[in-house]
Amino acid sequence: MSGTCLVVVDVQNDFMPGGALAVPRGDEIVPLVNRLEARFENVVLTQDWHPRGHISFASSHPGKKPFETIELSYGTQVLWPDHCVQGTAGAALHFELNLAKAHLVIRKGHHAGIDSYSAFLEADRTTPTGLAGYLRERKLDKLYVCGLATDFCVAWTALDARAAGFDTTVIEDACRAIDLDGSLARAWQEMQGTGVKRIGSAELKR
Ligand code: VGL
Ligand code: ZN
Repeated sequence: MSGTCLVVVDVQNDFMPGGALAVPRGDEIVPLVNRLEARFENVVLTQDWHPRGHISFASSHPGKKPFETIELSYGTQVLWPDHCVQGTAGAALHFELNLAKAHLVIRKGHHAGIDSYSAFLEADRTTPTGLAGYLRERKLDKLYVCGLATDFCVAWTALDARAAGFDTTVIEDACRAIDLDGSLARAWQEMQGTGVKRIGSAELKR
């Protein structure tokens, strides 16, 4: 339906069980995401796409371990295992993901010194990815968001979508979370507090 777009966040090998930054049961969403994609005319994907030595990698900060945090000029940064390095198999989209309607793939996190969970704005909160402009130009103002991980890239994408004025809904069962120290509950609280809608795929009436 025109006006509506499915945003599929970071369904990439490194976020699958066995991957460098595995999201528990992340692989389970792939068949559901494919069924959802079949019901939308417009689909945009995101792909976490870091250069080697990216600032979000613990390995870039001597003495630091994955899942610790550091303070950067733009705020607190969680440090991750090296993941989604440009051109590697881990950065590739899951091979079963249906890409027939993937009109646009937004690659994010490609600046060496800035992370980007959100598909709209990088972690400095000022560098835009261009997605808002694309969606506005195509008059797609109602967004359904799914993918990995609920509490990081999905949540930041949904929050920024809402802040940019898009009608935004997260399809909960088409997402899986990392859940680091309560991050999942906090993410839902924040999303629901700003008017992001939360539904199950069964409620999707389209
Ligand atoms: C993600 C942590 C680091 C995500 C990406 O896709 O949620 N999380 N990079
Ligand atoms: Zn990343």
